[in-house]
Amino acid sequence: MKRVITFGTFDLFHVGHLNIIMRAAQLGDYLVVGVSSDELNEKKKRFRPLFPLRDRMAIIAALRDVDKVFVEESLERKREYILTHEADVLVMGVDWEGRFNELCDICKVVYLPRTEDISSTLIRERMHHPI
Ligand code: C2G
Repeated sequence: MKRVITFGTFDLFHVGHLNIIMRAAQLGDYLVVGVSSDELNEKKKRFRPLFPLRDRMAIIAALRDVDKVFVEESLERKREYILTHEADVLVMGVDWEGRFNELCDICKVVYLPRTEDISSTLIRERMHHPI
């Protein structure tokens, strides 16, 4: 069985998130998703997600293509997460291109293109400045 792992905050879940999860699932038979903790997101992006970790995990866990969900507590622990979950393929969005290449000794590393014209940041901005 080929196991795929991917990561994300998945705040304000939208179709760009859905697309990458569906495309990641197509690369194997079993999909594991690491959802960033509120604290990790605060470190990465300097603000807390609008949706708390528990809700973001519940949404991801409910998706048909997702087999397992866990909390990603640190960007630096990818190697440990890949080994723990016995992943054969790491999928990241192209916005992380090159960042995790050193992990190719334990799994295949794939960067997938982003869905255009949608992001949590854009949704947040539109809510503040509706047109
Ligand atoms: N994504 C996408 N298209 C968009 C928006 C997001 O393909 N329009 C992808 C991102 O490339 C990422 C995933 O959806 O692979 C989750 O996006 P974010 O929630 O923004 O994830 P991020 O905060 O970048 O966290 O260990 C790395 C992190 O946990 C990734």
